[in-house]
Amino acid sequence: MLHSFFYLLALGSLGRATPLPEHVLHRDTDTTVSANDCPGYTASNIATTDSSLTADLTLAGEACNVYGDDLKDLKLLVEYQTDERLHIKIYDAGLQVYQVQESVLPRPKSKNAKASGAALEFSIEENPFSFSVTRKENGEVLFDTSDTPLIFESQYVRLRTKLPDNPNLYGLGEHSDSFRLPTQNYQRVLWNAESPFIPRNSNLYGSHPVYYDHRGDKGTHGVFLLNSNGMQININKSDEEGQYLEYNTIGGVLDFYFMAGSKPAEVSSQYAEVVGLPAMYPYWTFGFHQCKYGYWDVNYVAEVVANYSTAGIPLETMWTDIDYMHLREDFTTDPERFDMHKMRELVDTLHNRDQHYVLILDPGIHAVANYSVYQKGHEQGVFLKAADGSDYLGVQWAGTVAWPDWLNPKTQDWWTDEFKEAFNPETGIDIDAVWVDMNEASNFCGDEKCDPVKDNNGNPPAPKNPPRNNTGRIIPGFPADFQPNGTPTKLRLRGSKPLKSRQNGEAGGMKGLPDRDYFHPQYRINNHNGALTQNTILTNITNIDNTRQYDTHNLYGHTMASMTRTAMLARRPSKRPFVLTRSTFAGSGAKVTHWFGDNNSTWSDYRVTMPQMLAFASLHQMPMVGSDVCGFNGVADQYMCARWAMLGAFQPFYRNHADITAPVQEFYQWELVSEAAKKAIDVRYRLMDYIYTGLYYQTTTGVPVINPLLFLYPNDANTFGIDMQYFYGDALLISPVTQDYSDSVTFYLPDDIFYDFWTHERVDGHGETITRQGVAYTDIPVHIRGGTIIPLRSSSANTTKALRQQNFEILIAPGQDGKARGRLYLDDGESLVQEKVSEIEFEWDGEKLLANGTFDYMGTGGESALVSKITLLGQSEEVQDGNFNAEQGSLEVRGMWELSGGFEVKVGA
Ligand code: MIG
Repeated sequence: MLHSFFYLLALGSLGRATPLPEHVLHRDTDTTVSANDCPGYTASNIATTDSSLTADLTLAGEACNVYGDDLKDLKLLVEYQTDERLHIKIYDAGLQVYQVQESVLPRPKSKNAKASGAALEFSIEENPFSFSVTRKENGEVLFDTSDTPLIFESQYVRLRTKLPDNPNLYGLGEHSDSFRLPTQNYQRVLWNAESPFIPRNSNLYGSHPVYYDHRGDKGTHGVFLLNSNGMQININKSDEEGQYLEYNTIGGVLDFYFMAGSKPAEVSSQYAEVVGLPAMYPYWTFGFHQCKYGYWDVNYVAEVVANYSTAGIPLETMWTDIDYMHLREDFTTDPERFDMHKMRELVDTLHNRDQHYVLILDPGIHAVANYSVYQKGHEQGVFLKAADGSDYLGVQWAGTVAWPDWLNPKTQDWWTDEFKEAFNPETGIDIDAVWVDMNEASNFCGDEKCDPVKDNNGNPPAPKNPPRNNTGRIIPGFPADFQPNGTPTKLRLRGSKPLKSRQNGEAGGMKGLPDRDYFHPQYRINNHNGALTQNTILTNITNIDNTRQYDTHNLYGHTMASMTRTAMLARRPSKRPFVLTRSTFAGSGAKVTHWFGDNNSTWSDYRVTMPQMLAFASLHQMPMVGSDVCGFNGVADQYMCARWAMLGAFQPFYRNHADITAPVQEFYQWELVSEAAKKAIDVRYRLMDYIYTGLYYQTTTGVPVINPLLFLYPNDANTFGIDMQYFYGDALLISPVTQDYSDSVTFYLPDDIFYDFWTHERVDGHGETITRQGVAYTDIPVHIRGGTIIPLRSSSANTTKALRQQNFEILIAPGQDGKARGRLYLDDGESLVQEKVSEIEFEWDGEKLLANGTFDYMGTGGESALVSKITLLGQSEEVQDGNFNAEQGSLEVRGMWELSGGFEVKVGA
């Protein structure tokens, strides 16, 4: 059943609607209106201060009304917020047009930098109005809107910038395309949607309207458009129009943040200043996770945990999908298959073994009278409302569902209370993290004609994919004579007609213009589901604050995930929450983590995990991300799964997960994959403090923990398009085999010193590719970049807790100048507020290793803060102190050194 459901969706995405011709819309039989005939605006009343500029923008001629009604009066605000950040906002004078709520994305404070000292320069043309942004230092024009008139209509906003030919552009996620974006005939659609098989060239689950433009030694800058409306960004180059990037949104304002860089990682940090630094996560969440949709009872779940132990593959965290729920209702357990007593036993057992447990939740709340979660929510008024004030309904796994309004502060209290009750350590299921799914939102009710209360036979819709119809077990009463536990309430589907215009107040309120076509705006973004409302919450639905889903759709997942984080925090106030969400928006990284959704068990989707991870971690400030390892849909074979097990170990979030219709794919299912996974987990765990340190610095400075090659070699044009290799942290270059069933890989080594991570052998890079043959399925090429120092645990362990009891080793990889640097951050791994931490800086000056910094975290409960060995790479002759390893060219010195204060170790002669 489910399979065919997905299949239909997938086919739907293949047959997606053809977009309207780019500039021309036939409004009726006689007239053809072209967007390029629109009059544009004239700027007047320009007022400037040291750090700002304001102006009025007035429609410069007769309205063209190409996809709605032109707004006559706009305002321009330009602020030099910092020396590196320029804020440019174009908005309606009446302040009616929707702007993203401050509560959803708190705006960065302007530091009122002086225009004269800023890295960027804003210039205005008054008539017709256009603007440009220039990098002052070298006169590079970064953004220039003068080629086409600005269009600002009730349901369509267009702004185009010209660009140099074939620019290096990155970002505008979520997508499954190359990391460096195509520059011709390319469209990025941002409209969050259920996206089985993560289709290419499509909108996916999340929206991150920021791009990075890298111009080599002329610098890198970023452009963030703070707008949550559905949009389509066209990137193209043609003889007539040159090279350009064009924003087409169906609402909202033009709220731009330009980040000057000028290095790529600096743009990333500056973006974090706008949307928030990412949150820090518990140490244990870097452990290996196992999940599958279709672990049909608590015994099966326990069995998988046991199988991992038997196979000797460390399993840190076990997950359970919607299988556990009673009739797919949130906060319930299936009394027969996931009996509460047994569930508590399972969780206790896991915790006693220092393992962890995670459950899933969906936003759709089964709208039936005797389901207390629904009842309470209904009484507290937390659900989205139809026009008549009843709960607006849709269909999700449980059947007819109501949708929490995550913009309603009361929703937080209700959601938190449910968490506290269901996940109470004394009486419920003591989860360690939580997973929120389907929050784009994904609605099985197709469109405004769908009736969420009755199916074709007039019955309430049954839960989709009912428990265990594929196991052969007899499930009493299911699904043949299934009765929802309670009769559907008398709530009605809201009408499909737009509401009458609401009272926005004269002063606007930025809640959205009234009287728009909420379902079928004339400008059609190329949503892979078709119409805006297809399989989601109807876009005319009003939120508690009088904004509309039309404007806030792309925020639904983000706001759900944020409230979920708060709920987790309420349960365990002193621990860092971990929430995994499918749908995201700009700024989600400040609160939650993300996996790339329902990919496919194919080599292609194995490869695409790299550009996806790079985009989220290095551009969108969501470092804790990863794919469903070995793929979600379809059949994983051992060769692909072995490669994926290795690659996944070098991505921040590492979870094997598969669909209910997919065959089992736990690592222990195959000899080969077990071997690959053991090796991968072994090295991942030994490197855990290194990557944890990297994450910590991203959460405090915004400098990414995962680096595309161009972030570390911004002047090497060969790196600009590389996305099948990347740096895990800033020291380890990962170059996996990428071709199907191949054992060779051709990878790039920049002009620098490298060392093979496995053999320690020095490998000089010459800015050329190298081909490596005979790469076993249990192997992955990894190189250490010269100039770095890596802290490792001396051996791995079964759990991250045991890992923390292992001593450290220090690996020094001298660079071209013979020197190296590295860092180690230590804390207790889980407290939200840390009392004692160590921030240790290692430096190799060519003769000795120096450890400096703060040394306050000494470990608790048997944890080690000792260094047992120092290894210096790249040595060519035997020297007096230490053990020389001729084959590796390394020199080893054994300790102990205590990480309790600064120290100095001489290595070599
Ligand atoms: O579309 O809860 O992406 O990870 O296993 C099915 C069942 C709903 C989609 C998620 C997937 C999860 C599945 N869910």
